Amino acid sequence: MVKPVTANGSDEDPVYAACEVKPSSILEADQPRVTGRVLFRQQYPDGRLEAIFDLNGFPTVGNGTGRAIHVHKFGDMSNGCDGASSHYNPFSKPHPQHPGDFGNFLPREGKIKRYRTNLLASLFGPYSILGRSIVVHERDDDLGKGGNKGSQEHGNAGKRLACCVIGIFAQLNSIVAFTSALGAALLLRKLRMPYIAR
Ligand SMILES: [Cu+2]
Ligand SMILES: [Zn+2]
Repeated sequence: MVKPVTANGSDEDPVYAACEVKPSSILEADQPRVTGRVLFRQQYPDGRLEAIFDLNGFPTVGNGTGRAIHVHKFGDMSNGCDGASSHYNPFSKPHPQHPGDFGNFLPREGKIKRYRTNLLASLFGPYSILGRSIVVHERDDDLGKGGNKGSQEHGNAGKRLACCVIGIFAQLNSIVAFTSALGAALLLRKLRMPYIAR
């Protein structure tokens, strides 16, 4: 097994990954153009995986709908987000028991800013999500409760608005980015702002 090593060669430091979210290149003109970043941090070797979702471009008017976010199998963006294929499902489980089933995110004022921890996915080992993709969907994830085949496969979350490939991120940059984003997220949570409600 190939073990990722951090920038200074230590196996004690966290590993950071980032995914620069871009609109699908084959997206219809009437769909929102979502951009932003998902940052990951995980302490080697068996630490919990933390993530910060920082996305923009959702509609600011009307009733906001929840948007599903998942890890998909391939880091292939050559045909918009379609090359990402299905959900990353290394253990052949039904949805939403895939390691990258991050659930639903409700945008506020056109933005998603969310901190999540204890995620099932990992940046290490044979089931690492590095090199795979994140897809942001048009709709809510039905979390396997839709009563049809699609529900058990992908949660019927609709079109793929935006996607990105998860890559190893330079440590210094990510410490700064993660710390400031995390600080803001935790502050909002402390203040009981709905923004960060889980
Ligand atoms: Cu998906
Ligand atoms: Zn899934």
